[in-house]
Amino acid sequence: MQKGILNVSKIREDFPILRRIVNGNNRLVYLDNAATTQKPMAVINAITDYYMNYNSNIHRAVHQLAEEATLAYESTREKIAKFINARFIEEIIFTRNATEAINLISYTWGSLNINQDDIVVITEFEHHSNIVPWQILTHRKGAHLKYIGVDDDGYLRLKDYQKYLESGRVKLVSISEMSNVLGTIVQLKEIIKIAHEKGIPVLVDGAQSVPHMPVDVQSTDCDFLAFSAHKMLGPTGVGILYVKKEILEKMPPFIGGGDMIKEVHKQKTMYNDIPYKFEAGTPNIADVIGFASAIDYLKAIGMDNVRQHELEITQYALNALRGVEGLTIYGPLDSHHRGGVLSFNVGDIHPHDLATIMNEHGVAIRSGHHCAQVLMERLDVSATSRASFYIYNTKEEVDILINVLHQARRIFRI
Ligand code: 7TS
Repeated sequence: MQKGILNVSKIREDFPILRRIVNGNNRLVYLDNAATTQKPMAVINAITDYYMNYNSNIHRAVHQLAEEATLAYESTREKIAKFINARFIEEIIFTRNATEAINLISYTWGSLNINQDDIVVITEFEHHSNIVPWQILTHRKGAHLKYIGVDDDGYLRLKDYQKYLESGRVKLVSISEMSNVLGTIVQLKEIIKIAHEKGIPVLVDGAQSVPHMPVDVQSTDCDFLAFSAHKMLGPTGVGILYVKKEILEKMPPFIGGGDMIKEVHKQKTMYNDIPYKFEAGTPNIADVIGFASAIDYLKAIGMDNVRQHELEITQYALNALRGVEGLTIYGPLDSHHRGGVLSFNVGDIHPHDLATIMNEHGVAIRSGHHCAQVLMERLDVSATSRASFYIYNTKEEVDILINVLHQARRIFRI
């Protein structure tokens, strides 16, 4: 294995699934990390340990198991706050996934602050989870949803943004820091600064950025940040929502029920303090606890090193893909402006056919619209193939991807 910034062979030993043989005699080449990442033994063990040794509900009973579970659950919150450099632990809310985190904001903050004729600004490359909640809200309120366009190189047309802001009616900007199709990394600080000059808050969809690069909410000064544990070595079923304390304190509750209250009377309820006010019902205790081990794992590697490793792999893959005749790559060609997500099409091979051939060789890529149909319309395609990388991927795996691509071209005579 070629030497890089990370000790990838050692990292791979921590992921038993990477030893799997699939489809006959092929070693698994897992290149679908933008959908979900694999889990290291540390995460699997932490979840097992909870169920074997201290399974209990949290925040209620005084017995020892409940105390241990509450402590482990709350210490994950603390780790997350540090990981994204939040000023206060109570700025971190647990949800089921990034999607629910964005919906929470649209239903609570959005209901209170978006009114008729107001504008919510998003971009043409958003995932459906950062489009549909705003459609629901703006339709309900008689407000408008405007899209910052994407240019032919995969960058945002910031002139659109300036134009919307000049209208004086924009009340929220909600934007993905990294596109899950194009890989484009946006100039977040600049975008947030311009919005804040006009007093407009910004929600960042960090589902693809937080797992892959250093993210610092104080440095970007974003008002809301949403991401999912399962895309960063953690379990499924855990989403994270960061909200600036002064905004969170004014937000009405989302889901009502146990744990989010202080007192309930026949006709009225006093809500719990933040963040518990936003966490009704028994949460996903085991998986939140498991997520702490994922954060420890990533911190030990260092997020700068994660980013550097993916830069190297992405640059290597970009160079190799550009050598494949008939291939179209979507998104920026400069790896410094993109993450480790590569979407492409080869001649008129349907992406599902290509993904099927890849699968026959043990290569897991994704094909389809990637929950970004607005972007597919903009690109004038119905689907793309997509390879996406993480800390355990190697240049050798990119070589296998390219080899199978050539075989597919021969099968389809391209
Ligand atoms: N935002 C972006 C930018 C995403 O890429 C995704 C998931 C989400 C939000 C939603 O995350 P969830 O955990 O709530 O589902 N993206 C993908 C993908 O690219 N392929 O499968 C899921």
